[in-house]
Amino acid sequence: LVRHMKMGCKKPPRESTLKGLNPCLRCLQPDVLYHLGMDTGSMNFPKIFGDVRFVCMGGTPERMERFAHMIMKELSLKLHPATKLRNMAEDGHRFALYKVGPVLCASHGMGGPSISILLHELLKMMHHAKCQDPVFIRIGTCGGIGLEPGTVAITSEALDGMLRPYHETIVQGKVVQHSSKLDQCLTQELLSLADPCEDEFDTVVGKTVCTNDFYEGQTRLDGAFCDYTNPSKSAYLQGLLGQGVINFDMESTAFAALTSRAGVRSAVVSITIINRMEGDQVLASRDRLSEWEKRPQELVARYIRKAMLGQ
Ligand code: R2B
Repeated sequence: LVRHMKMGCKKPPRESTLKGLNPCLRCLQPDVLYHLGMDTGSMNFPKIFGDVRFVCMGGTPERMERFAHMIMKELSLKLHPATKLRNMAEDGHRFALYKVGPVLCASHGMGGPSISILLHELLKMMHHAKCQDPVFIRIGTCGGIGLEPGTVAITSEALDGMLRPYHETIVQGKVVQHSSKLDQCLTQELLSLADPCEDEFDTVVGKTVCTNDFYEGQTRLDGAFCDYTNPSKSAYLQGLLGQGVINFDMESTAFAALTSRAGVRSAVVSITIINRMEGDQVLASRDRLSEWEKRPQELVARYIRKAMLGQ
């Protein structure tokens, strides 16, 4: 600090608030964020991304582009009529990334491996850009358990398929577990923004079981393979319900583990597109699905608007 003041700088250069990141990052010049098609040598990360405060992630590029437009409207940010929102990760050919003021909107694909690649690179981006206290929110789709389809489900705890609060990976041939804790204050704050009188949908909080597969992993009877029975499926789902589980997804444990390792506050808000107590196939029409997808987005938009504009 003294050296900077002597040199006439007003403020010392700030670092990002992320914790526990790889110390070798400082030696990577440049650091290539391969799947985002970006590198720290050819882009000024602090200038381009330094103002990011919210990182919102969801499965598909189209959904996240629609969310970026919603945020633009919510925050009354205008683009020149001739300009379009640009996918900043286009060169990586893997994910979509849109930036609307302090909000990053990224698609993460399906499953833990896909979202963890994206998270490694977004967390490194936050670090290089010297971002301050960014909040990460997954805005997803999910299979509800005992919930009316179209319900917004906020995750209290992300559990793996054995109902353990961990994200398990294999590192150098050894099983490694990282706690999949989510920020409970953020969860409650998001819940408080639901309006049971005005909203056309219910918003509930409960545990999420994160699986490595959509079919057998979530006890569906309609996969290419099925070695269990309808009664055993019902008993399994009833058992989950009895333990406070409200939905299945495929990303929450990886998302929770990677964000909490970096000391980043995070939450998972999903729309249930089916009630798994009643069936396995997603039968809702495309129109209905796109109407539903706006619900968790709206809740998150309220949170961002409140944080940014105090309203
Ligand atoms: C919800 O939807 C996808 C599977 O259809 C997966 O990404 C998930 O968690």
